[in-house]
Amino acid sequence: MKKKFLNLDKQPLANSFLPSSDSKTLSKEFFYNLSISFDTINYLVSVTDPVNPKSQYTDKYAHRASESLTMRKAFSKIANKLEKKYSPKIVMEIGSNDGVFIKNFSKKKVIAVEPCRNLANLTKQKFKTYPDFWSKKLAKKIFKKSRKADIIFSANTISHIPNLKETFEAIEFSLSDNGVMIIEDPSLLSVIKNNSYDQFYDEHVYVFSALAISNAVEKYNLRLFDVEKTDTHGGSMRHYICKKHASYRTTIRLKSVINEEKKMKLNKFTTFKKFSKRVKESRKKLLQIFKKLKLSNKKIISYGATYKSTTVFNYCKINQRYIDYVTDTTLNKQGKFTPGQHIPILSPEKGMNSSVDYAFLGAWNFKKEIFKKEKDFIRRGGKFITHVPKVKILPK
Ligand code: DWN
Repeated sequence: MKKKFLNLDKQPLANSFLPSSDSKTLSKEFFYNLSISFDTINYLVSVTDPVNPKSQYTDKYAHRASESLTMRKAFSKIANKLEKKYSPKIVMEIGSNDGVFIKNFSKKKVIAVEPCRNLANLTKQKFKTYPDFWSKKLAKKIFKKSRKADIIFSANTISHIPNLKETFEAIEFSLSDNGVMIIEDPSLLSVIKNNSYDQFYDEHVYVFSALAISNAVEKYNLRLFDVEKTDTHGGSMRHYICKKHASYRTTIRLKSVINEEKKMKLNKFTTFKKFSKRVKESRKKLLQIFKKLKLSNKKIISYGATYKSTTVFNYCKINQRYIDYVTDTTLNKQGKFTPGQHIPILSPEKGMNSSVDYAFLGAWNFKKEIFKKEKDFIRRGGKFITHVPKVKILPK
C-alpha cells in the first residue's frame, strides 16, 4: 500500500529549460504536484503520480552524461570490468544517452536503446542505436533473430520508467541464460543518509533500495545476486540481476547491504516521515543563508544547471532575488532559463568571473571535480553553498 510522506510542491519538468523568459513562453510552462510515497508491501519509494514519459524524453533532452570527467572515468572503468569478468558477446544498454558507457565496447557487439531522438542521433552513426522507449515490443524486435544479451546495462534509466512490469518482462526476454543485468541508480540509502531530497523530481520515478529491487525482480523469473556501492551521483548502487536459475550465488556484499538497509529501517514508513521533517528544516536553513548573504550585498550564482536544482529552486522558491545566474558547461543549456524559477544559464567562461562571491553547488555530486577546477575562485576567497548532506558554506 502506497503512503505519501513528502510533498515537494508544484514543480515543472526538470528537463524543461526555457528558450526565453517572455510572458508567452512562461504562460505555456507545465507544472505538476510532486509528492513522494513509500509502499509498505514492496518497499518501493516512488513519485506518487508519475508524469507521462512521452512528455519527458523528447528530441530536446538536455542532459549529456559525458559532460563530467567523473562520469566518463566511472563508465569506462565499469565497462572494462564487465568486459574482463564476463567476456560478453552481446552488450545492450537501456538509456544510452550520448554513448558514454557503451562506446567503451567493440561496436560490433553493442546495442543501444535511447528514446530521446537528439541523443540517439548522436550515437547511431557510431553504433547500432534504437531510438525507442524500452518495451516488450522493442525487445522482441531486437532479439527476434539475433542472440540474446550477455550483459544488459542501464545507468540512471530504470528508475525513470514507471512501468516496472513491462520493463522487467522485456529484460527477462532479452537476457541470455547466464546473462547479467546491471541496474545503476542513486541509492535510497544515500538519499536518506545525505538528506538529498533533490534526487526526487519527475524523472526519478523511483529511488531504489536493494530490498525493493529484490522484491520487484523476483516476480519476473529474475534474481538480485549482488550489489556494488559507487560514489557517483552522491552515492549510487549497482544491482546485479540474473535469471532465477542462473549459476550466480548471492554475495556477501548483497547480504551486508540488505542488513544495512534494514538497520536504517528502509522498510519502515516512520523513516520516511522523519526524512520529510529534515527536508523542511533544510529548506529553512538554506533560505536563511541566502537571505543573510543578500542583506550584505553578496553576489550569488549557482554552479551546474542540474535537474536536481529544479527541485531545490522550486521547493525553496529560489529565483533571481537570490541567484544572479546559473553556469553550466552543457552547450544546449546555455542561453536558456531554469525550469520554474527562470534563472538565466550562462557558460562558466562568462559566469565564473571575479565578481562572484558565492556559488550554490547545484552539481554537489561533482564537488571534488568542481573544487579542483575552481581552485582560483577558492584562492581568491570565493565560497560554495551546499545543502548536502547539511546546509553549509564551503570551504570553511
Ligand atoms: O538521472 C539523471 C542524472 C544522472 O542526470 C537525470 N534524469 C538527468 C541528470 O540529472 P542532473 O542534471 O541532476 O545530473 P548531473 O549529472 O548532476 O548534472 C551536472 C550538470 O552540471 C551538467 O549539466 C553539467 C554541469 N557541470 C558543470 O557545469 N560543470 C558539471 C560539472 C562537473 C562541471 O564542472
